[in-house]
Amino acid sequence: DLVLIDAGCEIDCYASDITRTFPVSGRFSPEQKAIYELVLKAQAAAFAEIAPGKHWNHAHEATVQVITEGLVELGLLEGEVQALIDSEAYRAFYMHRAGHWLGMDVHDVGEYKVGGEWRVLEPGMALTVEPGIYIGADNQAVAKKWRGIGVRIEDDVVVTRQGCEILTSGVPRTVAEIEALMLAARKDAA
Ligand SMILES: [Mn+2]
Repeated sequence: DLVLIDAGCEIDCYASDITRTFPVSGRFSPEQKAIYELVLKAQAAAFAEIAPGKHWNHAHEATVQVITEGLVELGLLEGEVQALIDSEAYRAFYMHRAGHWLGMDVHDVGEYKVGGEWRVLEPGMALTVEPGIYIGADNQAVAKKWRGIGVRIEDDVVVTRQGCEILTSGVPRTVAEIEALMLAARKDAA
């Protein structure tokens, strides 16, 4: 099984919000790894869309594009990618947005749209980036090997003049980093 922990700490009145997903066994199964790598790829695509001048929804749109393409490649969705995006077919697996404002509260105050348009990012704004894929244990529409897998990866970023800085980059995130951490933890326990 996978364990998903969504947690944060608060220091000097500022909040954080991090999610990591890791395998109980210490090693991802091939299917868990495929889903994990896809979520990670979606998150990387979102980071690339966070910069001054980009608007709030660009990062979310990037995650939707990558996740939908990946779900088709893995055989979890069937059809043409753009049509699946237009019909929101991806929402069967990715039903939330890519992030939220972060600051003095975990879900901080702040508008996401201004005058009906997505808000444009500015240096100093802090937000979370947290794509996920969740396959119901009872999802009869997909092959049995995929059922029950859920992955979310959440990091905190601040918009810089050039792009964004990942504030939580010190927390292991890749498959290799997480499997190495699990192995080290097991050795420590032994
Ligand atoms: Mn969050």
